Amino acid sequence: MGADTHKIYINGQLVDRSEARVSVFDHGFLYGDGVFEGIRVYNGRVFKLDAHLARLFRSAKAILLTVPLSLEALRAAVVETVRANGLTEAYIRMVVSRGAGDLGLDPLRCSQPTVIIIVQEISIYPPEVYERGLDLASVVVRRPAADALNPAMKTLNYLNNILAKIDGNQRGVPEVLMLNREGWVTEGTADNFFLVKDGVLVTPPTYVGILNGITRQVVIELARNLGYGVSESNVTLFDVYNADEAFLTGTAAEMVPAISCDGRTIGTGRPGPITRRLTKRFRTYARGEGVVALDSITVRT
Ligand code: PXG
Repeated sequence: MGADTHKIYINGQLVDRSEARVSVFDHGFLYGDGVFEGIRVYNGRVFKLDAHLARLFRSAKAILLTVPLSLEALRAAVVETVRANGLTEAYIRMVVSRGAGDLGLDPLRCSQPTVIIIVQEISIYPPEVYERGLDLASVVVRRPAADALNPAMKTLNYLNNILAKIDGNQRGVPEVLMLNREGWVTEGTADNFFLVKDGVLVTPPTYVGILNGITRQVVIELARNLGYGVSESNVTLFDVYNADEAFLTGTAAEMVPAISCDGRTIGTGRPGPITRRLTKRFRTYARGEGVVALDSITVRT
């Protein structure tokens, strides 16, 4: 299916991609005032849709944005949009913005939130990245404190992450690690971070200021089910450099091994055995093979 045949959901209508437009006065555009989710469709099923919907509603609540649809109606709209695009492997972007207002930043001037659902073919890292692993760098820009702009909220204001990405581009790495003000490792620009040390998985706790990734939560659960210890505890760059293995998790990337950070080789410099085993397990689980992927919604008719 070509890009021109995509159907995009905007405020209750399915329209052609070329017809999909929002106002230049939308505060999502003018101020990054809104929330979003990125979701995957595996094997004709929307992976963890209810967890993503719940997070979208939590993010919206935190910015005092009323989603103009019930959770059930939004779930139905996602399923309808996936079906309309006829894709069984896909990436979904769901956006709820404050809507059109005036040039002032007061959200009270915005009468109606904008709801958008885009369904597309997935574009992920090439297979070589998963085989080789990627190089990381820690960057200068810090993750904001929870009392400034809480990273737990998945808002349209991603400039902090974009600045970190720019830093990474200049350092020649595909993904970065961001620290918080205290120097603890938080996460990547669009992924959570895990390391493996002495057979135990360690990942930064949510209170250091991260997005509590749905992939992160699934990986923690799968790892525990396989009998691995998982510790949500503070991580320094020293811990990263001296880890046995490391990987990132996110909706788009799934699990991707990291083999160096700031020029220090992590472990053997190759994706480690626990990372590889968990990645296999994650893919099986996401595709619903051999297990029931609870909380996945079937869209294939
Ligand atoms: N941290 C941040 C800052 C994120 O934006 C994650 C962690 C991982 O969360 P999930 O729930 O996806 O495991 C994210 C997710 C993209 C893209 O296209 C980015 C995200 C999600 C989907 C796609 O780069 N961010």
